[in-house]
This record gives sequence, C-alpha cells and structure tokens, in this order.
Amino acid sequence: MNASTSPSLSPQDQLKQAVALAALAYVPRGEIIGVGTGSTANFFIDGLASMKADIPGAVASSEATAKRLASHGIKVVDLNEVTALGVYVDGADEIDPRGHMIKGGGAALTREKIVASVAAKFICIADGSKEVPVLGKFPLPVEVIPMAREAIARQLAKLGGTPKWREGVVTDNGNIILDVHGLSITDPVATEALINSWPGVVTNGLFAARKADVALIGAAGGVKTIT
Ligand code: ABF
Repeated sequence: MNASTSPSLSPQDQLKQAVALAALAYVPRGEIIGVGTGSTANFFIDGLASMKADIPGAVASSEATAKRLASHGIKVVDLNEVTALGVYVDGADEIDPRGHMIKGGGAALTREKIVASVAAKFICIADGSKEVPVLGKFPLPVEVIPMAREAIARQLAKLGGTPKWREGVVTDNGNIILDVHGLSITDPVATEALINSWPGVVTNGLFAARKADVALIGAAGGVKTIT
C-alpha cells in the first residue's frame, strides 16, 4: 500500500487510489485538464481537489464526472471553450503492453474519446487487474444510434464476437451500447477503425489510434509507470 492511500479501502481500491494520486504529478499548473469517468477517475478527482487553486478548470467526460468536479469546487469547462488540454486522465477496462485500451464499461466512451483527442497526453490510471497481453476478454463496448442496433449487431457478429445489448442503459448522448463478448483483438488500431466506419456506430471502446502516452499501473509493490 502507498503511504498516502486510505487503509479503510479494499485492496483493489487502494491500488486505484494510489495510481490516481500518482497522476496528480502529471497535472500541468495553470492549464485546463480533461478528466475521465469511473471509480479510478473518481479517486483522481478527489485528489485533484487538493490542487484546485493550481488549475483554471477541467473538462468532464461525463455528467457524473462534471457533478463530482463541481462538488469539489473545481470549475467545469465546456470543451468548446478550450483549444488545448495539457493532459487527459482516465481509467480503463483493459490495457495492453503497448498502451492500447478498451474503455466504455461505464458507457461514457464517446465523450471520453472526444476529450482525449484534444489532450496533448493521455494518462491512464488503472489497477493491475486491467493489464492484459491481448485486448478482448473485457467485452468491447460499442455506442450505437438506437435504430442501427440490430444492423450493427449483425456486423459485429461477423467479426467473431457475440454482441449483447446493454438493456436499460442510455448514454449521455441518448444512444445504446452493444457489448461484444469473445473477441481476441490482435490489431486494435485496425479493429477500431473498421467498427467506427459502419453507419450507425457513434464510436467503439477501443482507444488504440489514440492510446495511453503514460500508464500508471497499481500493483502490490507500488505504482508502475509505462511510457
Ligand atoms: C472509464 O471508467 C471507462 O472508460 C472505463 O470503462 C471505466 C473504468 O472504470 P473503473 O476505474 O471504475 O475500473 O474510465
């Protein structure tokens, strides 16, 4: 356990908190930053509160993140009001040794990808359970315009996976999520581009064309940095 993590947390949450706090070192003073979504990102937001005087504000990747930032008194800035973000800090569902990721377990993948695309650096924060040699054990989320749900599901099945509609979930953008089970994604850049090319797909959870520049991975021995 890192000296600054909370002993009352579960071991996995301690790892999440350790990487989240380590990411604070990458926050450029005086610059607006991008902030992701999820339990690891929440630890980052809570840590960011201690340096809120050092940043003019943050762009949120979800309504939930915007609320949490605001609850700490951190100014939430619309992406349309900024031309650059020093860093984007976010968790992942899986990350491979090259920094390619699957994201979107929290259904915020599209906004996450948009905010990440504007940032100079992507800092991925994840506990060690997220590290995999090949992406795909975690079902790949795909955000789809509702009327295209079955058409896209048929296309995804042709890739060899089993798409399942995440029923009851509507994204912040009013769309649905298909989770593709059973893929082994050996070429994440090509797979990301292919799925995104189908009409009706808003985006998919592969973050490969824009991968992590720095990954902070939490393990029992401490925080491992992969660049
Ligand atoms: C976001 O939160 C998502 O892209 C990813 O699905 C998830 C990771 O969640 P957690 O940090 O709770 O494991 O980053």
